[in-house]
Amino acid sequence: MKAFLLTLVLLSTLFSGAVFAKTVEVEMLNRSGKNIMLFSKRIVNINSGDNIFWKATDKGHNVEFVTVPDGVKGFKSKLGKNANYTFTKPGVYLYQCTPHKMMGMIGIVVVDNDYNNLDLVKKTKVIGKSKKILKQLTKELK
Ligand SMILES: [Cu+2]
Repeated sequence: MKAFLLTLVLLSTLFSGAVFAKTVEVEMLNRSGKNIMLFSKRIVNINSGDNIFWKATDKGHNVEFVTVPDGVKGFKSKLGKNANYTFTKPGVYLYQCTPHKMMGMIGIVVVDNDYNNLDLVKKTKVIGKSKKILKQLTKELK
């Protein structure tokens, strides 16, 4: 009985952790209104432990980290496939779609409202239309 209760306590602890972590869905799109080649949510605010699910609604897109908090490893998903990533380190993450990085297909994730590396994100050399979009997005932060 004791062992059973202990298991129950352990299980409920595990599940409560799972309940608090959330998943945000971001679609990879060829078009939305007047905009072409974009992530459906360009800025996402989450907590560490949360997850982003990038849905390959349209094909030919991916997710590639560009500027990330210290100690975060690179991430690059397969073209045309759904992608999934659990964010564990606080800070600002700038990512792009590799084929459309010139067309402004970038996105930002802020984890735990931590902006310690925002300057590095602002200084990131992006190309083409992404220059304008990056300026707009970093203005919208905070
Ligand atoms: Cu793309």
